[in-house]
Amino acid sequence: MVFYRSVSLLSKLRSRGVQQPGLRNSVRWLQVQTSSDTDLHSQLKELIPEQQERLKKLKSEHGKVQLGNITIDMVLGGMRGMTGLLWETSLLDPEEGIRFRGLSIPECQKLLPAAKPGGEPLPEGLLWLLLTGKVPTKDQVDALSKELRNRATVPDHVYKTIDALPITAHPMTQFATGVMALQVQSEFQKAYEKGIHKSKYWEPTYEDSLSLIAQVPIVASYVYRRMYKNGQVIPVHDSLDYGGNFAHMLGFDNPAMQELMRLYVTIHSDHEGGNVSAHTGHLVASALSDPYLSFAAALNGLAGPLHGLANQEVLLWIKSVVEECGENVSKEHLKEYVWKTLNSGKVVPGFGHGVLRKTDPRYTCQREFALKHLPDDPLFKLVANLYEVVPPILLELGKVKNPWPNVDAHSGVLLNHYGLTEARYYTVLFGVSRSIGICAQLIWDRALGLPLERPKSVTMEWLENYCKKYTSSSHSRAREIEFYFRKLRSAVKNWFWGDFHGKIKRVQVLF
Ligand code: NMX
Ligand code: MLT
Repeated sequence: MVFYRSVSLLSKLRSRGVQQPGLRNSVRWLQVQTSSDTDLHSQLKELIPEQQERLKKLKSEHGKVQLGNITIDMVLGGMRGMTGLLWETSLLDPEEGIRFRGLSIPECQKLLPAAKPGGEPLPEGLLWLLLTGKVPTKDQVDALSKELRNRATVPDHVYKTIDALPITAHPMTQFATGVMALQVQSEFQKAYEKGIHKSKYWEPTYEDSLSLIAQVPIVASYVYRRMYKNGQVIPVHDSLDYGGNFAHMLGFDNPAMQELMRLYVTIHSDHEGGNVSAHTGHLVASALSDPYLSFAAALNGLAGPLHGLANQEVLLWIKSVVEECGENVSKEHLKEYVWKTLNSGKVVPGFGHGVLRKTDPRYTCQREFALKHLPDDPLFKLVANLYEVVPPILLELGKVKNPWPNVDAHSGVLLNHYGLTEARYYTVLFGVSRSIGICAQLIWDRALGLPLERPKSVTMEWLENYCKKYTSSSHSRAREIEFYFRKLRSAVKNWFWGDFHGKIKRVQVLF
């Protein structure tokens, strides 16, 4: 049955690939199904020259094509709606949600290899897809799992650096500090110091990125075990996949929790380039800072409550609802609680989005996971009720552009169900996942030779002066047209009457 569904989806995608040039260019999985090359590095090496040519052609043939107008609202409104970044690995549609190299989340769940038949996608498979634009075979994913396991060692000084922080420090502070400490190993930095040619930048970036992706679950689980399990660390399992291993090192060997972790890491990995963490990573890397420095910066952005920390905020908020109103809170009481939150000048965490204008498909797939594995969990039921209660209230406010739930509205109750109850830790899980998307794009940033990112900024005074000139000129546009018309009329007149006697004389000579 699963095989039949996959085959029919493959044939649907094949016809879409033929019909939609965009999809055909971004997903070339058909070539891959038969490829036996399990080495990701050599696959990338083959792909890079053709993508460099593609970028060169785009620039030389269409470099001056306009992508839209920038308004004052956009400048003052956090650059919302301004297209200004190249991000190859994923694209976000406001209505449909994220597509990883052209594939939606349900398509990834069907097409990417799983640990067991019909199971959740393996994050390594997604990494392969993000890097190559091709759906990998199970053999390719297994080889990548093995490579990541081989790279999964963390030097002692990293643990010591984390241990220097108070145990009460926020888990994201401990995690980002650990990532900074890993930086001393950077291959990119070493190669740069030795004077590497710019055409080769992508190679040490690739080395750093794969090592970083392999190391972050170890650093993250060290922080967890240090804070919540008396420092009893669990070493890497020598045969488990990336998601399964991460759950294992945290202390969860329940197969359902391992499946959840595979899904969790996959769906949190990438969300195009403009979100705070991805954009920060890309910006910092554009200065040729190595992947460790760039990813640590990204984590600091992720740690903000309007971005990644929202997953912590959601569970804490849900727990506060339960504390005040009980687990079986009625919808009427829930409405009152939501209004109370809003009236105290806070946001309802887990709802709204900077780009999305519909329910986040990452929310939907977590809801489906809950319906399958934990339909009777009381906190899941509360989350399901919030889905009905919150959007109409946010709409009533009249200013919220997207009243629907995002990824963070659901993740906490799933983790909580399997015993990962420490909400303050949740953003670290998001951070581990995001290493995959950010690092995949960083490799392409260097392979494509993308430049230093440096947009223009202006002051309020500059904007006011600009607007004054703009409005006064538009008010006087009619006078301007009249002015030019008069100028044209006098030019024609001058031409006609100017040197009138000379013209008469020339006519007389003719006759
Ligand atoms: N609760 C209350 N007010 C909200 C909410 C919300 N969930 N969402 C938006 N608003 C307000 C927002 O604060 C702003 O108010 P004001 O003009 O007074 O500053 C107004 O509605 C317009 O905001 P939008 O244009 O709809 O949203 P924006 O793009 O500025 O912000 C978020 C997007 C995600 C920051 C915002 O929706 C929010 O704060 N949500 C709650 C926090 C959250 O869930 N963040 C996680 C996002 C996903 N992630 O993982 O990163
Ligand atoms: C993300 O996953 O990064 C969030 O949904 C925020 C965003 O896309 O802006």
